[in-house]
Amino acid sequence: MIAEEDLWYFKTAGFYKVRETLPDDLVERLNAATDRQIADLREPIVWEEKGARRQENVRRLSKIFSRDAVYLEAATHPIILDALEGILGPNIEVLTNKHNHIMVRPSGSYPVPWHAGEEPYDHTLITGLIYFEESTVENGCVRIVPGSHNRPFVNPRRPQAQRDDFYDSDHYYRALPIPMPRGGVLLFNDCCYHGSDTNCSAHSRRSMTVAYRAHDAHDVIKDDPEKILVRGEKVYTGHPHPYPIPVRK
Ligand SMILES: O=C(O)CCC(=O)C(=O)O
Repeated sequence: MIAEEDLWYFKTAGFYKVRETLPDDLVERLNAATDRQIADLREPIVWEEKGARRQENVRRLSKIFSRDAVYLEAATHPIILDALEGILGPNIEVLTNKHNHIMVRPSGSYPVPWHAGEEPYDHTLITGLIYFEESTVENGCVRIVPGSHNRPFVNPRRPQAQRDDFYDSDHYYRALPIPMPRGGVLLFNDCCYHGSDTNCSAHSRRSMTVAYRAHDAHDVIKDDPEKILVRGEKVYTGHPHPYPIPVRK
């Protein structure tokens, strides 16, 4: 479970580095599965450059939960769900229609432009970045603007176009780079502004991006096909009708 001070940090800064890392054998299986997906050029893929179906041009593999069971195994590992339970409560879902992808980020991969995933009034999603390879400043680690999930003003969620200058942004000056170890897990409030620089190393920088949320206390319809319950139960904890009257003893 996440410690109280870590929860305070997460709520204030908007992100949290899970202390433990995923076991080595799991990370090896994640990489082996990803090697196969890249070798087969299995779609859906986002390419670095349009029009060149080559392995070294694979930027992102989409819809990963339907590609190999190892990806959901990693996304639901107890070190992640234990930390999330402290943030989201006991009933946790993974979304299949948000994120659900691997950033392959080959050598030379262009930046991920500055963006916030959700509007600041919609604090429901926690993004999990799960690292198959070490992420460093050189290979374009993610950068997050601490506290930006709590901005009191409205500004565009996606201020940059895909190939804008990464450094020509207020977000660049406000953000912190967050290097991560192989097998590491970074959780952040998806309302935070974030982006990542060019991969200037000779190798890829693989990580998997997962969207988590609490099962909504007021969700009456329980069979949403885009949500996978990964811990707890789909209970209705709103106001039931008719309201059960407590029995007087
Ligand atoms: O891993 C990164 O560099 C950026 C992650 C991200 O924004 C995403 O996967 O949507």
